[in-house]
Amino acid sequence: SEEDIAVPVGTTLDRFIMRKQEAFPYATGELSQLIRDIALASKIINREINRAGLINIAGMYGTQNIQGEEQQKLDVIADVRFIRALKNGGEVCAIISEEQDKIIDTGNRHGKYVVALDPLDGSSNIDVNVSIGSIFSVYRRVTPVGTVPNETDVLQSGRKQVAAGYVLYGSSTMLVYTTGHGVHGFTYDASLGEFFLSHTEIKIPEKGKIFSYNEGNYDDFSPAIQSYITDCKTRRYSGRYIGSLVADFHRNMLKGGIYLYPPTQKAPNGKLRLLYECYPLAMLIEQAGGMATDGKQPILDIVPTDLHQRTPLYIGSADMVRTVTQGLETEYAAQ
Ligand code: P6P
Repeated sequence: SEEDIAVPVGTTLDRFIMRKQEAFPYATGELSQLIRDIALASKIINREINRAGLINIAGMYGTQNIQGEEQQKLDVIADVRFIRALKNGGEVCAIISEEQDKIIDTGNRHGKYVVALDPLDGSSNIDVNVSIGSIFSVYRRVTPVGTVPNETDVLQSGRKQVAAGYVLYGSSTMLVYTTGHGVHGFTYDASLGEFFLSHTEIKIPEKGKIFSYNEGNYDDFSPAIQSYITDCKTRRYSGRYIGSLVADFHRNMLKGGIYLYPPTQKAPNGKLRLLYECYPLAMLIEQAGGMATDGKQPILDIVPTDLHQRTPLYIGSADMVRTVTQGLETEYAAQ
């Protein structure tokens, strides 16, 4: 099986995909090609992100190109780049993106897959040079190959995901993804234009000492959440909140910890989106040995009804998420 094929750190993403695909003799390579298409888009977006701050002042140094283009919003650029890469790659028949109200028909009638995408999450962080991320989720389409795709292709349970991952544009740029056989991390070398395997079989520590939430919302939280947070403070855990979901998630996955976005007055159903933020991160965290819940059920068991529906999210080290869940269960039972 896939787990049996050991691939050494330092292998390129391409070779990793090829080696892992050998474990599936009947694999036709479409999902592999889809992952490559996502990696291509992330390389282009990485370059745009790194240039972003300079475009508006490039003219001063005579480096502006002839178009003298105005800096477009980076989340729009990211959306365009992912859609173009997936459209050209041919494997994807439809996309739902945080940036688009309706699903996008790529025209690839024979594409077997659909993608749910947050092209650039945390865009409020871009202008202040904080790490940002792209999040993606992949499903097999449910409509027949060759027909026009529709919402049923993307409104599938989180348990139906065939792949999930994110790109973190941080001090280094990383692609982290799973196809259901463990979580693997690749670090980008821009000078070579290659992703190199840097983290194999990522597993989140069972227990953690980091808690991530927006302190400013504390007064909106239910007593169970407030007492959980107080307990973290009593134990002198570290409060770490970057305000960029992918950055907080990635740190917690490597070091152990919990990220909480409970219901608030402003966001009574939570702020984060189910299809292209919570489902993919929930698949990753379960593959890494952690847990993700909305407070009542595992995120992956939520039945989706709307393309952009939100959900509360508690995600990270199993021991920490279990503790929060138990506190909430007691609270619900007492209501
Ligand atoms: P708040 C960014 O806008 C985002 O979607 C996540 O990346 C981040 O974790 C969260 O919202 C921050 O939200 O309400 O704490 O500013």
